[in-house]
Amino acid sequence: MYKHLIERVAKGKKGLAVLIDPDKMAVGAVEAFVEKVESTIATHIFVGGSTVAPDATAPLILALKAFSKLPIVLFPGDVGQISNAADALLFLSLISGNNPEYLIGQQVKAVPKLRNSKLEIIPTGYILVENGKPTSVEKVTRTKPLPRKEIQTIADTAKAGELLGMHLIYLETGSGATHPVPPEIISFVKQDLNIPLIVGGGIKTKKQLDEAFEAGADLVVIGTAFEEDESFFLKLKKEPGV
Ligand code: 1GP
Repeated sequence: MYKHLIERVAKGKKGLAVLIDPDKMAVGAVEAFVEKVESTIATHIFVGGSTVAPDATAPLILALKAFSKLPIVLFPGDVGQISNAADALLFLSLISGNNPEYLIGQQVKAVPKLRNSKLEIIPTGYILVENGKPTSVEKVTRTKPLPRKEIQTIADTAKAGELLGMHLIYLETGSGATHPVPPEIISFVKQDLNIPLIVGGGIKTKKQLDEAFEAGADLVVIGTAFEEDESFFLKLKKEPGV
């Protein structure tokens, strides 16, 4: 997945990941949902949530694998969401926060699951930016997002992730956020980064998606907008023949 993403980025191609929260998607609904996803410009399916019931993730991924050709990428809120059935794992460290449990604690606990796993493991620096109201990721991780006005700190945090050897930066305002990451923050972070940039949180319109791409996001993640209004898929249809 990572090699393919790097190749796409080198060609200036943008990606869209549809995020599915296993707690909100019944296995029986997967086939119809995948059909809608695959009619759009989506390039990836991400699976995860801040809190997910134990054992909800693996059956969902197996159903997704049965019906979808897109890469299935874990975006786990905790170690319990790691399943070998997926194609890849964003091995996240919450580098915008100071809670050791999400910087390194969950990662250590994940090792017994990962040591002999065939999952593609992608080290990912996860950065939470303030959006105006607390999101569940903020509550669950008990960390403060970086203030929007501290744009240099946000860029320095992303760069620190790169210098630590992370392969991706995931910059977001949290699922269900009122506001997405502002385009000026995306472009400021991107101009100093030599690894792909994922952007997510609070993107609900085609305009916001295009603004994120234009500002420098390589891959944009959208979850809530599809959960709330499946007609949003119609606005992101891929061109015929693509
Ligand atoms: C959450 O970036 C994702 O981590 C997607 O956010 O659900 O607000 O689209 P939304």
